[in-house]
Amino acid sequence: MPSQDVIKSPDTSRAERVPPGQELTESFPVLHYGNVPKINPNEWKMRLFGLVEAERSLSIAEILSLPQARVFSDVHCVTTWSRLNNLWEGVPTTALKGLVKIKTEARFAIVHAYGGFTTNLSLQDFFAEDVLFALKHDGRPISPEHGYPVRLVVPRLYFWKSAKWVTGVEFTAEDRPGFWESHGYHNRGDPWKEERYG
Ligand SMILES: Nc1nc2c(c(=O)[nH]1)N[C@H]1C(S)=C(S)[C@@H](COP(=O)(O)O)O[C@H]1N2
Ligand SMILES: [Mo]
Repeated sequence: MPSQDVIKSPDTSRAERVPPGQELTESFPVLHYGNVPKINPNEWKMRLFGLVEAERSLSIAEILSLPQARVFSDVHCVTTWSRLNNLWEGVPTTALKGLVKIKTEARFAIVHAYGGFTTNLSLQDFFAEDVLFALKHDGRPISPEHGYPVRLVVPRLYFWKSAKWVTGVEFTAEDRPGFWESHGYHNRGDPWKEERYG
């Protein structure tokens, strides 16, 4: 069990941990559109842009110099598998607030990933206390197929919101459906309400 310095995603305190229509798996399936990109961590950057006072690009070294956190969470994939008890390590999204000044008109975060993948989140969902840019999963660096070097983890929404191979975050005033959201998935994706398809 995680110790006290771990952020416990609130859903892990529910009496019933498995949302409706989901089945437990012990494995960790790999799902995404396209190929697993080969990313050189020394060339990797995360660009913060859109409605910010001054755009910024963070290197891996800069990400590692930020305060790291651990998040204990469950994973719920819309294809009906759930994987409980995941321990993620990385940088909470709230750390970005100290790095760029987000303009007051901003309401949404569009998370960008390699190959043009995007996913959209309200700022409320994006800055929830259990959302992080994960560099490690269950004590090991995120593997290439699970999003190396950095993936987003949004514990309280279906796993398609957890973009792998993140390249940037764009802050916008208007919502803009991402890749899966424009291919039939729900705009928000709350597993407890079975917000599977749009
Ligand atoms: N860059 C990128 N991230 C992505 C996807 C994708 O196609 N591209 N698919 C999403 C979907 S649909 C799921 S279910 C999860 C799967 O993550 P996993 O392969 O680590 O289980 O990644 C999400 N993140
Ligand atoms: Mo998915």
